[in-house]
Amino acid sequence: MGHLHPDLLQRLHAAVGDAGLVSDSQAKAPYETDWLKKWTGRSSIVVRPADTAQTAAVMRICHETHTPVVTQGGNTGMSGGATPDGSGAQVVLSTVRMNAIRALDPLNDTLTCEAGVLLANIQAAAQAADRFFPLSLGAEGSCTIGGNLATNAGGIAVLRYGNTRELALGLEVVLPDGRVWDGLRALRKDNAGYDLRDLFIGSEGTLGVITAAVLKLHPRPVARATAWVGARAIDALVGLLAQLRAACGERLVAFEMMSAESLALILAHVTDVRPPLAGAHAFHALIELADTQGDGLAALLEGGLGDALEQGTVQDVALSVSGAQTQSFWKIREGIAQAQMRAGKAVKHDIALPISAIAAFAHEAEAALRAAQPDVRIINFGHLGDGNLHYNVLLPLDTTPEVLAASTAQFNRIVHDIVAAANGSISAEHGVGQLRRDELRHYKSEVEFDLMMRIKQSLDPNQIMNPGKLI
Ligand code: FAD
Ligand code: 2HG
Ligand code: ZN
Repeated sequence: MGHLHPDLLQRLHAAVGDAGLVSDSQAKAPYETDWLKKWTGRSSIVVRPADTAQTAAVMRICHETHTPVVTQGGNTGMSGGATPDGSGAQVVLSTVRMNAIRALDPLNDTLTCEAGVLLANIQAAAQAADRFFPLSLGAEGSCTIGGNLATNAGGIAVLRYGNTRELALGLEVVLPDGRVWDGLRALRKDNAGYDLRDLFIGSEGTLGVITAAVLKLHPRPVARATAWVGARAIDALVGLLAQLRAACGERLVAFEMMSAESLALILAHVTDVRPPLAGAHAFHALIELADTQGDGLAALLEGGLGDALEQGTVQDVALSVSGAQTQSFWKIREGIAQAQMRAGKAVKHDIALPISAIAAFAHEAEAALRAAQPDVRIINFGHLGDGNLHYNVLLPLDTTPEVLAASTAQFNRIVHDIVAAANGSISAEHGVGQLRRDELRHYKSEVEFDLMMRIKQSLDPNQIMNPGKLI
């Protein structure tokens, strides 16, 4: 074990009791490896505070003893942000016991809950009150709202509702020294000084522990229309997106894209999925409209896609005719993370671009990657509707760590240079974590990096919050 303060474990025990500590190595193991099984570390202990007061007590102790803390929610993150390092000196602070929904205010359209509540439970609570919480992603059954806020998670409905940041009104945060910042305000206008809330959103556990949040609810959509389309090129899908936005406005909720190679991977590695279209297409899109009124959605989508078929923008369309068919389309889309895990080792790129730059990016990146490694397997898919591509490169399962590291460095430079030249971002929705920390340093301007360092230094002078991640 690393250098632990002699009183640490005893003081933590006094703060959270037996129920709040996990010290047995077997019981700690799930907290020490990430969902992708890509990072493994060793914690000194796992602390599971029951509430904000216990979290504050834990942070006071860690502040006084200079003990590093890794905050963890559902542990579904894809950038290694919630995994401790190998020193055995870091405490994992798990939020799983802070899982109460504190209030739902139907007149204000807000829900207040603790950080460890599962995203799916928030969606269900909103629905039970005839409201809608729009954040939706493949891990929604196991990720927490605290993790969503800490990574500013995106998902499949950003096009219509924005990222997690746009869905949060207030936060409660335990600071690195154990003080509590109560910013749990349920306001849609609040300009009383600097926006501290937005500083903590997306800070990946490097500035404080988010313990609770006020979330924005929306009217519940009662109708939806879903289609799967096939196209010859990604350029066509970009054009289709613009056409559908113009025709459907706010009713266009999801526009997800995948290449033929991505679809083939899913069909090969996920059970109970069938190809949605009969023929072969270079690119596919899953498109969904939703509305709070029942009438005319299917006709609107059919009309828009009919025009696109006539103009030759798309080659084939399957309009969903049942809830079961809609589910089967989404099962294909949500199977991609699992399929990549089963098929190989993915070098992941989570990039954002202006939508108008996506087609050129895809052509240039593919040509550059193939020039570097002719047989490269590009798994290009993602949230085209908001400009976020998961432009992954898949290596065989038996790739050695050395080859993986060398290829990752090579692919990162190729892909991220093109992204940077287009004024895009190398980190769209999964967070920087440990995966992209050095890449962030490489691409941030001196000024931007300096500002980030000053913020980090002033909030976390002892450098105990998630060291080695993000910055
Ligand atoms: P964790 O993995 O536990 O932590 C993630 C980061 O947040 C870490 O840096 C951690 O230190 C920090 N953190 C966690 N809780 C807190 C807190 N209370 N206070 C401060 N810091 C905290 N992400 C998307 O954005 N869009 C997707 O479409 C998407 N799809 C996914 C599909 C699958 C199948 C999987 C496995 C993951 C997917 N993800 C996606 C990634 C992941 O689910 C999200 O990043 C999610 O927001 C992480 O939540 P979590 O509770 O699991 O956080
Ligand atoms: C998705 O959009 C997730 O399916 C996972 O963000 C992306 O596996 C990935 O790279
Ligand atoms: Zn995604």
